[in-house]
Amino acid sequence: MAMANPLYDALLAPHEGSGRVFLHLPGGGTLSHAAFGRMAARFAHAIRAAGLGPGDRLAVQVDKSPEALAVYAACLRAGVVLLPLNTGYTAAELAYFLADAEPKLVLCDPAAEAALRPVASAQGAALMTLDADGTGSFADAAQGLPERFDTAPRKDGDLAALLYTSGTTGRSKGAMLTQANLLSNARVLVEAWAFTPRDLLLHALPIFHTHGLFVASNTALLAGAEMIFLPRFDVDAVVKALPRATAMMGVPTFYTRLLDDARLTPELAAGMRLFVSGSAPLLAETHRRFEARTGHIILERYGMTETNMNTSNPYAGARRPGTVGLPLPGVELKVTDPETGAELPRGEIGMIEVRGPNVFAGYWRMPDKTREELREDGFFITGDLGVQGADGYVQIVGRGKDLIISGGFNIYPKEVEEALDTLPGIRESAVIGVPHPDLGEAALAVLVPEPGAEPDLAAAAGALEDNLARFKRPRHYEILPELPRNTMGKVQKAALRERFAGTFAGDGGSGAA
Ligand code: MCA
Ligand code: AMP
Repeated sequence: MAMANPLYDALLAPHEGSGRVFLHLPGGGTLSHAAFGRMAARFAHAIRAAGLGPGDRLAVQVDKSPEALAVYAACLRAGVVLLPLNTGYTAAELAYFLADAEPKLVLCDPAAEAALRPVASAQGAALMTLDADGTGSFADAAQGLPERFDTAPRKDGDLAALLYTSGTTGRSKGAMLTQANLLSNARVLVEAWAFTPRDLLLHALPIFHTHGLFVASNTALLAGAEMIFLPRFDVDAVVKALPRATAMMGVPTFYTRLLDDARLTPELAAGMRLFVSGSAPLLAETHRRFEARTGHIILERYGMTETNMNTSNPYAGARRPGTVGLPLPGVELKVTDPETGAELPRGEIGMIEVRGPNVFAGYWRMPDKTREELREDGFFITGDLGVQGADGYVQIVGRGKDLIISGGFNIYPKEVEEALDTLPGIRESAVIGVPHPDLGEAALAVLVPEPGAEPDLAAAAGALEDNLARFKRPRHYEILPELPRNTMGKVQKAALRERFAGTFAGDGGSGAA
């Protein structure tokens, strides 16, 4: 059956007008599907009234709230391409995304309005606000608009969202995600993880990335499951919500923080049927400790912005610590020689490549970058190094790309190095990821001063504030007279990582920086 708007028809239409609870809110209140749908319809009208039609981009940098999720639903209905942005990004970082994506409308937090207004106007974009409590000029504009909306027809290949992901070199790239990319993955995950309308998903992830927005929210919507919708991961709130929930999705930091809390017991998690981890490697040790403490075996899966989810440990079957499981149905995975691209036999380490309906349509207005990473035959070169065992299980052994994953957020060393290199008294820098007990990895900067200069570390850290989101800023600085280089002149980051591996070893506890 041809569908008018694949994502709307599958995720939202089945719930239109239903009085069933969709979201459980922190204050104890709930939001029904019917109320959520009415809000999304009003928002869709407001987006239309702002002059956006199918294919136009809407950039959103707002705190997590039911309203923020309704903006996503409104974009699906209006055929507008959602561009969600990390709330940590500075105005300087936003300027690039707005110039590249050319959204007609930007939604931001009222507190950021003054800083962002000039950035938005420079790009000819309108700016409206949406606060964490659901108020703001966008909500005002939607006030009183009709609660029915004629959903825009969309095709499988039409864009639903544009999510930026940084490259090893150069600028961030907008990954173009189609209707079919998102829907196919949601279908596979509902099936693979056995989601049903009886589920209550504990949702504590941000909704500006694939994990919280698509993996969690789309799966819940497609299955007809309810969500406990928390504004962020807060151990107290999660401990309080766990006894009611049936499932949770998180980054490894969620699990290490829970393990650090004495309230995590088998009784607390007795009603849970599934804990999923992803976005960053889950230490086998965390996996085992969690099982020993709760009796639950965390299900680890592997994905990317460009591909949604690629592999998963089985729901029924062995969930192996230190592995990301098997390719999901419909996903082809191969391991290739990073130099030649030739497929390697099972058991050999190489570049992970994937192909399937989940794989994105390419990078926004970057045909050359797209050709470099997305082969003509449809295989996407992930930049992750891995190995597939004879039994099909995939292990990620490292990254071919120079990427730090801190608490599930990606940091591209080059971007931070470029900011550091412009500081007075600094000749060059190297930014590396080193083990961190809370965040998995944390960024550490090695600075090489100009001859005779004494870099002022506090000034260096302060100078980054305007340009880089907090999560990207190094958590520790080291000064060396020079960087270790190989005979080709390339900085030996592995040697630096080894040398400074113990830097954060003593930092315990939740959120310790
Ligand atoms: C917050 N800060 C961070 C991070 N988060 N610094 C480094 N890395 C981070 N991840 C900053 C805060 O701004 C704050 O700065 C200081 O660190 C301490 O904050 P804290 O209270 O400890 O942090 P938090 O607010 O509790 O956040 C930690 C968190 C959060 C819960 C781990 O980062 C989070 O929810 N991460 C999930 C990321 C995610 O969803 N990734 C999915 C990407 P200050 O002290 O200056 O105030 S999608 C993806 O990767 C693919 C597709 C996939 O496979 O899923
Ligand atoms: P992003 O660019 O935010 O989409 O991050 C995707 C990257 O996160 C992948 O290319 C992997 O390097 C990493 N990643 C996601 N899930 C896992 C996992 N379970 N284990 C190890 N790395 C992961």
